[in-house]
Amino acid sequence: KLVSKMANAVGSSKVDLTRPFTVIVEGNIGSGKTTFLNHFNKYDNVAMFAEPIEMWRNCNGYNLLDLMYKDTAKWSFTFQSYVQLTMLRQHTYKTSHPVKLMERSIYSARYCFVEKMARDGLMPTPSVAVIDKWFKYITENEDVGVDLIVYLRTFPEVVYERILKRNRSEERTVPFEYIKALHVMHEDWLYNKKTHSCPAPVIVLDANLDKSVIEEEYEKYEPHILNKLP
Ligand code: DCP
Repeated sequence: KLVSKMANAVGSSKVDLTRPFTVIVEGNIGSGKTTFLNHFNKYDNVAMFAEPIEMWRNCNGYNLLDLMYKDTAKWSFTFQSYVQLTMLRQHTYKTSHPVKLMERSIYSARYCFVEKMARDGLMPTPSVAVIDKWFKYITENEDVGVDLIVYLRTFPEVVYERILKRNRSEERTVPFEYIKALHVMHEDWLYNKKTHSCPAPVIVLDANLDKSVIEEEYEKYEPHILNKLP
């Protein structure tokens, strides 16, 4: 259903409307972004854009996600360049739906992941400069605007456990230290608001809750997300 909805959203590109109310869902690896998107799949007025992870896993037959984890210093730039392209595509897909819900964004790619790689010296400064030139060009010339950010806030311990449990093959080598550091990147950007500017207001959800009760947390914020505040 998710796929067909996406296809509908993409297929309607001829309907040239102004940007829909655009919501991006952010949070650490394993914070439950996919579950969050699935919850909103039942609404016909929402166009869903799941993360293009399958594209990262197969770029002309190359699994860039896997290469990036296996040898980050060698492949970080290649991987993040492709992430930036796929995110640009998600942001600029036209849709006639009044609400657009996206898993992640070009912003978290730059402000959390590229930032972390740069700080660790795992992406050389000239490569960061190229990513930034593209980022600046895109944000100044393309409509990658956002109206609301949903931050799925978690404890690093909780998501680390989920990552171990789901056992995604590329993520087998991810150390707890990396998850803790990514947590800080998200916190400083979206919660403490001390590193990069937020492209939209932020709603913070407690995403530590178990799947069985998290739906209630989602429902609390539905009017915000569906742009139906009185
Ligand atoms: N990733 C990355 N750089 C980015 C975006 C993602 O290195 N700019 C990596 C981190 C993960 C994988 O891609 O290994 C997918 O990460 P996400 O956190 O975006 O997606 P999840 O599937 O973990 O989300 P969730 O579990 O919250 O549904």
